[in-house]
Amino acid sequence: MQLEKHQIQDLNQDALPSHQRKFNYISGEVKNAEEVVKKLEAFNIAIPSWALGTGGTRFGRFSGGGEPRSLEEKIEDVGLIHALNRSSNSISLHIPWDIPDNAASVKALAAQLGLHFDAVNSNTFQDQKDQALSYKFGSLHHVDKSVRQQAVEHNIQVINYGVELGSKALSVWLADGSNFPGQLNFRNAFQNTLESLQEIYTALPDDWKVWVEYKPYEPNFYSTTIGDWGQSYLLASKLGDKASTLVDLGHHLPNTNIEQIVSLLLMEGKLAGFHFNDSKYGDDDLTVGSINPYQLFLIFNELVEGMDARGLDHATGIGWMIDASHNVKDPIEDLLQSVEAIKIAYAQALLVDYKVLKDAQLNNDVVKAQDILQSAYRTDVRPLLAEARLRAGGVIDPVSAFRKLNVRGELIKERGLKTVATGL
Ligand SMILES: [Mn+2]
Repeated sequence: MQLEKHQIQDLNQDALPSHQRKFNYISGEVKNAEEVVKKLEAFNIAIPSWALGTGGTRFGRFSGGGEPRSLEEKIEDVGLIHALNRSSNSISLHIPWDIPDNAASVKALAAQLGLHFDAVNSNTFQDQKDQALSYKFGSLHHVDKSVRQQAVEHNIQVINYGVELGSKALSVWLADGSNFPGQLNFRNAFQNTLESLQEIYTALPDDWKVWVEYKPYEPNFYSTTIGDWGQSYLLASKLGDKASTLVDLGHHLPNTNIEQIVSLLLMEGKLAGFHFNDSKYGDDDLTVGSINPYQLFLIFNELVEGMDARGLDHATGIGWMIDASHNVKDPIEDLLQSVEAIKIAYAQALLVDYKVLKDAQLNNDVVKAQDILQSAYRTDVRPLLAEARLRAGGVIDPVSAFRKLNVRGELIKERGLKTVATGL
């Protein structure tokens, strides 16, 4: 299914008077409204191929209808999201859940929908059918060299798939760790991981990056070999300039000050990018901004200030991707909400006057500093997002458009009610 231009225009026609009123109001209130709209237009967030089906838990999975049955259908779904919000112009593939058997045709389909391929993700956290050696006790950190070698070769294969699609980064998340004290020698596990990553690093094309993701626990519950940003940063530093640290918001213990981590990684030029999601307790992978939108704003506050300080382009300076998946919402509606939440936080951060904030900091005016941040956070920037979408050819209100156009109903007609997306 593809959306026609006139469908989008008809919907916008109805919503236009109300939007215009709100946009005029905020344009009068916010002095850099025009600049914010332009930056929002340029800002895109990659959609992961595994988020287009209803996610499960370890207890069960309740698939919705009309889920994508193939990589091509997943690309079509991202095309639908992008047609509505004009902010999701790339897809991040997970290998082997989504192997591009025919790269040329997959690439052509994506291009036709205005999409390109973001980072490719390897998977050594589960065993695949016909796999020679098991990852039960880890992959890149494994005590057995031949298991490490198999995992290295898989990562190189993922790079090769990515090259065919025009990706520019490999993202590595390892489940490697231990469940019980004494199970592992921490130094050996780290050294093995480093050596394996060095082999993968050597296979990177010149214009590629490797993003090293960390996570404190789960599926291992005593130690994780890349457990926090320090361990990831250590690996990335030893690997070289093409390696950096990927921050997944759910991969922190409760109440971690993620914005401070982000600030320092940016300072060191080692922030690869983000996997956005939200959580209450652990790696809950909930819709971005659904639990703690203020934290998301504080992260963007550090990002905008830190990226400006390093002269980085906000849209392209680091990687922006959603990594969320759960089991009660329509996956497309969920992703539309996530993209919206990310852009709201970004727009709010763009309202912060960093010169005034710096003055407040230098004068230890704590009250003023808090007030500057919270004034930005409490501004309803949604009309700025809607205006950016409108100018880019998208819809004023994506979720309501998705419903009014009965997109899910059409997808069920095309694909059937009992479909289960491949992957998670
Ligand atoms: Mn992630």
